[in-house]
Amino acid sequence: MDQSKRYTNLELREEDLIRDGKHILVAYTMRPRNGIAYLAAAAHFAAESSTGTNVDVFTTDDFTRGIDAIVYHADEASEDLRIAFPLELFDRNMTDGRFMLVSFLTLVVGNNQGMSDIEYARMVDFYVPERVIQMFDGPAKGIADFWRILGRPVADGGYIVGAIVKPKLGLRPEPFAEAAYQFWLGGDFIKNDEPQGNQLFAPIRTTLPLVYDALKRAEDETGEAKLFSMNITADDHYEMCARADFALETFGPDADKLAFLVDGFVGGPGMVTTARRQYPNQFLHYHRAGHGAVTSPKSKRGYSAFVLAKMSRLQGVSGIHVGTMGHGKMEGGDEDRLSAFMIERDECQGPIYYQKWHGMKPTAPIISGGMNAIRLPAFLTALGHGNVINTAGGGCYGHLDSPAAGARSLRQAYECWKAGADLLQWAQEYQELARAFESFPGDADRLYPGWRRKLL
Ligand code: RUB
Repeated sequence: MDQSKRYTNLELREEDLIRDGKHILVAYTMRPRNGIAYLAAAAHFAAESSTGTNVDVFTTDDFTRGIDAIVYHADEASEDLRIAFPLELFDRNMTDGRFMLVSFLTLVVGNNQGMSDIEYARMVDFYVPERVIQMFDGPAKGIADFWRILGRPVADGGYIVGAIVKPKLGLRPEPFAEAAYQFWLGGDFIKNDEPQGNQLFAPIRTTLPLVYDALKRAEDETGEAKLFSMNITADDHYEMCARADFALETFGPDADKLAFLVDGFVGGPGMVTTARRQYPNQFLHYHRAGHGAVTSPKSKRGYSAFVLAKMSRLQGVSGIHVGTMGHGKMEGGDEDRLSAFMIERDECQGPIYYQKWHGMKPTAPIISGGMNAIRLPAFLTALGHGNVINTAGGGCYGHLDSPAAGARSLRQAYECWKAGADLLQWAQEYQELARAFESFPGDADRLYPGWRRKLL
């Protein structure tokens, strides 16, 4: 059945829709199955994503038709499909009237991801009007809170040296806390890796007090504040809260130095929002492990990593991983830059839409995955600034001298980049940086051929 008369209106102008502020706009790359007309497929796609199905139903009335999602742009050649979703379509909280991300996802990448007349459809961007910005929680805490704790300016406070406790799994409580301590002697921020939780060989009740003790000892030793991001991920939100509550009690007077990490992609929006609402005084750290199953640039379905990052700011995440722009070990490229800019600025041009955030707090870009001091400067040049949290597990625990030396080598690489200096020359002055070349010789050979002559 061709529903294009009802669900398409190519006369609608995007700028008018944006000015009126009554729709969420979503852009897809969509291709129908062979033999299906583009506009008919697009109309069925919009119907299935809002008020319709594959046949007319006789319970539909004029009100229903007034809140149809409408295709307002459809270009078969470029596969560019754009749909306007009236705000009335979205499910709202009974308790406080607020928007919820699950409703957004259920409509815009719900049933439409499995339709038999659609070859593929991938969400590449979306636009939310000011009223919707007002009705999502947004972040409560951010990188500025960390800068303040670290004694830095709350604007442009600069690079936060971070790590992930490595090995990823298999450290008992004492070696785990010792690994954190050894990093903190040189760095600022350490996090649990995404699978670390309450394994039987390292129960939280035993491990966390030791981690807090390590933090205090490192603070005493260095005279600097230290930060810890604890994984509170769990299927059951009571379990998640039990972990978080135990951690708050353990950190006591230093609870402001404690972030909560959630595996937000596998755990889902309910987990993220529960953490955001239950613990508004904590930095909420979104680890996106698993997202590649949906966001990989190789995929033609789902949504992009940019969309994931943009959604996380609405949800109220304080910081989310945005990739390393291809400088680390994970998939990614120049497009990661746009994710970082969209979450940290008050207005930003996305791949399709220009989004204003109307003062919603920023979400910090967390740079992670295969980074070290040798790779860092080129990444920072590509990003254009260093106001990020960088967690480099291998880059610290793989440093030949110590995790603290790894952390110092990262900070030295950042200082070098800020000064606009040459890394090899800088390394002649700074021992930890020089040893990073020896620690990561493959990267050093690739990025700084001839380094051995100058440093060894
Ligand atoms: C980092 C690591 C993280 C990745 C996830 O370890 O494994 O889980 O950052 O990727 P290392 P992303 O620093 O030793 O490579 O940040 O892209 O989501």
